[in-house]
Amino acid sequence: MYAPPAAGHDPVVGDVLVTCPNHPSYRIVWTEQMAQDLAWRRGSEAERTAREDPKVKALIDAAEALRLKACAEGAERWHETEAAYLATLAKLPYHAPTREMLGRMYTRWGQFEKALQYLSPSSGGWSRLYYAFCMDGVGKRDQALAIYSQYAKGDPTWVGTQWAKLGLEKPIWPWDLDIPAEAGEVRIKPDSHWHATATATVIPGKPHLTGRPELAIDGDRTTSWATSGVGAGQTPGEWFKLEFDTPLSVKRIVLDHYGKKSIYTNNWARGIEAEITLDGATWHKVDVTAGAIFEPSMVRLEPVQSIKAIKFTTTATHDPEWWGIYEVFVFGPAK
Ligand SMILES: [Ca+2]
Repeated sequence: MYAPPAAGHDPVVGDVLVTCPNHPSYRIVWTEQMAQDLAWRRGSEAERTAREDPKVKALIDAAEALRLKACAEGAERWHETEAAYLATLAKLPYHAPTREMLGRMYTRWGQFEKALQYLSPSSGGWSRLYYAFCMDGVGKRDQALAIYSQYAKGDPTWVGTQWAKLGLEKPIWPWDLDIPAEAGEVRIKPDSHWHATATATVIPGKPHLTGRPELAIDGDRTTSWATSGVGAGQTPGEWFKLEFDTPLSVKRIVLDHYGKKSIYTNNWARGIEAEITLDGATWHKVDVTAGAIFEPSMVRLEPVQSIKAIKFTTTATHDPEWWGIYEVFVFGPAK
C-alpha cells in the first residue's frame, strides 16, 4: 500500500519514496503503475465534481442514451452512433470512466487495438479485466494471465471471477462461447415461418430501449430482444413466446443470454418457467433449467415433441439486470 502524493509534488518513475533505515535494500519505488493509479484517482475525483453540473449531467445522459441504443440494437448498428457518441464524450470535462466504457465496448466487438486506446492496466474493476482480454487479443498472453490470476482468486460467485478463470484456461472471449448441438440432434435455423412475440418492452421516455422480439430469432447472436432494460430489472410475469406456422419436431430449446460480441452477458431470467402447446390451444408446463453465467436456460423434450409454440415466463424479481435473449437455439433430432 502507498499513499498517493499531493498534487504538484508527483514523483517521477524510479524515485525512491521510502527507505527502511535498518535495511537500505527495502524501499518503495514510484512505478509506472503507481503513476497510472494516481492519474486514475484524480480522473475519478474530477468526474465526481463535474457530475454535479447540470450541463455535464445532460451530456452524460445523451452519451449513455447513444451507448444504450447501440447496445440494444447490436454491434453492427454502433457505426451509426459512434461519431455522435465520441463527439459527446469530447465535450465532457473529464473522461476516464466514460472512456473505459468505450474501451469495453470495443473489446467485446473484437477491436482490441482500438479498445486499448481507452483502457489501461490501472483501470478499476471490470475495465481491468477487459484490459486483460485485449492483451490476449493482441497476443500478449503473459500480461493477460497476470491480470486473470488476480481476479481468479476473487469471490467465486462473482461473474468477473468466472470470466478470469475462463481466461486463465485459454484465450477465449466469454462472448464467443458457442452453443453447440449435442449428439443425436441438429440445430434448426430460424426462418420466416417462426414468429416471436413478447411482453411489453418499452420504457416510457426511453424508446431506444424498445426490445424487438424478432431480434431473438434473426439468426444473429449480436442482436437481442430484451425486457425493459436499464433501470428496470426483472419482474415476474414477463414473457417471450415463439410460434411456428407448422409444428416443429423439437428435442431441445436453448435461450442464449450472452450472445456474441455483446454488451451485456448477465441477463438470464433469475426465475423462469416454460410451457408448450402441440395444437396451439392447450398448453402444458415443461421443465426448464435455470440459467447462470455462461449457462443458458434450456428445455429438453424427452421424448421429442412436435410443438406449435413455446412460451417462457419469468417468476422472479431481480435488479438491475433485465431479461434478454440474443438468439433462441432450437435443436431437432438428427436425421
Ligand atoms: Ca439475434
